[in-house]
Amino acid sequence: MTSLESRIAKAIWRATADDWLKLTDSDVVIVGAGPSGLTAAKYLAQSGLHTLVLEKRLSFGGGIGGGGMLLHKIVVDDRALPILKEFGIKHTYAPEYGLYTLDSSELMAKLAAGAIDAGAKVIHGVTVEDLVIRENPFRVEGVVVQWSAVHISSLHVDPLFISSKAVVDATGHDAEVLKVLERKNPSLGIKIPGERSAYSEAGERAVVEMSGKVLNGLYVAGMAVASLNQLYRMGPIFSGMLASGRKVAEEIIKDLRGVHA
Ligand code: 48F
Repeated sequence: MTSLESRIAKAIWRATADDWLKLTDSDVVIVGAGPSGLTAAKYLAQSGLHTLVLEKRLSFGGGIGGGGMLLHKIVVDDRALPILKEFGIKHTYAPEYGLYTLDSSELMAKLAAGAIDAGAKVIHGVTVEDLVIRENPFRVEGVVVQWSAVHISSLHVDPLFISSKAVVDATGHDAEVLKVLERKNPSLGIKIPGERSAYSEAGERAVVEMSGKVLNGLYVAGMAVASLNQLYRMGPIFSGMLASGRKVAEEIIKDLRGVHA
């Protein structure tokens, strides 16, 4: 048998290549492993769709980890309860405030575990830098990917591609995928004005209502919805993020499988 070092390297090369050969043709690519992206991933994978989450950092949860101003708690309201139950996330009712408090660490860990256990694949350290498109009629058919380390180093390295039937921009406040469309495909008329100041109740409602399809093959969830539609920001209440992820999943399942979730 060859040396342990050789076997370690070969095992990793082989397993990585096996994964990527399958992932290169996915049903759904979700960009961003924040609350909306991970929630969407669970419901999509659960429905049998081959679901890939690409996260540019080496961590899960996006904006969850910072809690409310670095305090380790976030809140949700009643609307999140069915989703918390499905992920097995503990929560405590605060009757004087009409809200539930949660540990941000548990929310991050269990959203990720729920998505992975349902069959979604999450790959860290990959940045989505562009989209694969087709014209007449316009549609999105995948993503252009690069190692985040290459991005950070500013080396000039050509990226690779992942084909998919649906792409979800779940990149948060920056709406990075939609901004690429705005910049590179101006004829589409997509504008990203950014979010408004805080009005938590209205923001929570509207972000769910407006989650869904942007154009053929492209969907949006989470705070990227607020940036696209200039909705109010809501702060560290996460019912809207979770419900937005579920809603986008339901819409994709309906579009790709012709059935209701
Ligand atoms: O920002 P993020 O948590 O997005 P979200 O699901 O949730 C927003 C809340 O966390 C919070 C809030 C709630 O009231 O306001 O901010 O909308 O997670 C977005 C994830 O996407 C990753 C980023 O690192 C983060 O983990 N991301 C962003 N751009 C890219 C990306 C990219 N181009 N490629 C890959 N990952």
